[in-house]
Amino acid sequence: MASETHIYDTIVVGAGVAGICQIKHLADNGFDAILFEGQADLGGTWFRNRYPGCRFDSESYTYGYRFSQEVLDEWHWKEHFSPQPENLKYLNFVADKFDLRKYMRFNSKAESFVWDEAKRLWTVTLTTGEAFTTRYVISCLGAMSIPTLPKAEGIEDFKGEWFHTYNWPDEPVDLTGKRVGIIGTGATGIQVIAEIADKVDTLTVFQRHANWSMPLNNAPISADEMDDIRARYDDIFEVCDQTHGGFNHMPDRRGYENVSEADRIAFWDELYDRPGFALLVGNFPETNLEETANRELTEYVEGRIRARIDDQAVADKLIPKNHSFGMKRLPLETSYFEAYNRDNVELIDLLEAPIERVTETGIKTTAQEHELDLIIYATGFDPITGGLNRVDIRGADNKALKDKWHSETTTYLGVLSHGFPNFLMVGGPQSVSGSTNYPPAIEMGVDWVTKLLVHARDTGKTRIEAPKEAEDAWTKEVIKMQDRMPFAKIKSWFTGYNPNAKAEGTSDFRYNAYWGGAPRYKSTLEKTIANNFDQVDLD
Ligand code: NA7
Repeated sequence: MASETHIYDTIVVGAGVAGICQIKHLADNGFDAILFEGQADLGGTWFRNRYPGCRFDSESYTYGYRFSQEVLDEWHWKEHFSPQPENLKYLNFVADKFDLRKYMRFNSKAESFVWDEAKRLWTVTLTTGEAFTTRYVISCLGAMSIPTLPKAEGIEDFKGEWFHTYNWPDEPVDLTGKRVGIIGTGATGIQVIAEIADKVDTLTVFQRHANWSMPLNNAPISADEMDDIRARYDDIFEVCDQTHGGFNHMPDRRGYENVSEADRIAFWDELYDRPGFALLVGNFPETNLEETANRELTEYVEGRIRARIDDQAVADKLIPKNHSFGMKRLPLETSYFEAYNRDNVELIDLLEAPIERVTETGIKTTAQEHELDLIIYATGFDPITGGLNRVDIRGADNKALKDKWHSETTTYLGVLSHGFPNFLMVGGPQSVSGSTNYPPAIEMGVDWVTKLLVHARDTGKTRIEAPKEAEDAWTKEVIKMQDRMPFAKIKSWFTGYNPNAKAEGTSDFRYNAYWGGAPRYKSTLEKTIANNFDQVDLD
């Protein structure tokens, strides 16, 4: 296969929220850059996840990019929690407004990045066999881009239609009259179940562990309301920038103990009806951090859920037993619990009767066989490092990044990794992309990466590497911040766990995200920029 002889300054891989933002900043700063995307078009997560009910659960106006005042002025978010088709339109609007498609090549899946120390260049090879040479590679591969299926026998034997939610078909799927089975009740499963329960003949939900969930309280945004939001953008961002997770809900600092129980309940009633993550992050911080407060809030939420479910035996199954409120990624829902009041919806508890195998006609648990026409796998992703591990990334001495990270993920600020010169990650492991509102985290990463490349260019440097000591110090900080979190011992993708993707002989717990919060992360990045990246080896 022919290969280009041209040497790029930068190759970006991935045209999702991160890649679009990164290529714009590279173009603005005069870098000769190209972007490769494996999918047929841009959008990443919002290109792929086309399942019914897919939408933000960050407020839309906190999810959009901040880098362009024009975009902020021109874009009208139609709902407080915008749905996938609209989010994809938004990303296309941004790309087209700045004419970014001309830098992008689609259906161009990266297979390997190989570092040549003598030339200080990377070779990026695509699955087509084409190879390209570049000074820098920037990975924008996404935190949730590798869907995982259960390790169950017979998945391929099923004669009906089946797919992972990430690969929901582009053409509309006719659910009418179908007996549908869905496996998984995480953030995705909860969105799908609520949306399709009244559109199918029967819906059989295969649940292993139940999740806490609370109302999204979505609503449309009129033109007048959008004008008001535009006028308040600065204030909204100021709130987001002060909060740990980057959401526009200020915690209540009156002190949990200083408020009477009756007033706490009245406050929680109010938060339960507010949009978004209010009950989780607009609450007393003690409810996340201290056992007594967390227990009381958990009991409160249990009461709210039970009140919405007719059959308390079903409610028993929907109340999580292995974690308390807020200790895993909290899904937000619209009429999710009410779905179980419908005659056509059945909840199967896989802890009582695990899946034995998928058959030609359905799913067989140890208790019975369920005949199905369609199976939906809402079974999650190989989180955060999954996309990077699927590319053969060879740094100094031909060492593979996947091998380096086999037992422990280590990075410098979640952007660089020692032994992999001129390789940068936006939305990478150990940044705040996996632990806070995604796009503001992305913009922090893009800003840092772009400034580092400009600094290298301005100072005549052609080789960038994180020293081992700097990486060790950052990894230590990442471990410290995760271990102090109350959820540190709960298995979920927050703690890097997915049994469907876990490598043999590795720990159940990984340090894949930085849990020190968006403000602390941002100020760390800003300090390193102010110090001219003095902790990075530049040559
Ligand atoms: P999650 O949050 O990882 O949820 C996956 C769900 O699938 C969860 O309920 C799992 O149950 C279930 N699961 C996974 N494997 C199996 C097997 N083998 N058998 C039965 N059930 C299984 O993924 P989502 O897509 O919902 O959300 C991912 C993130 O993407 C989300 O947080 C957003 O930030 C975007 P388990 O709890 O492991 O028992």
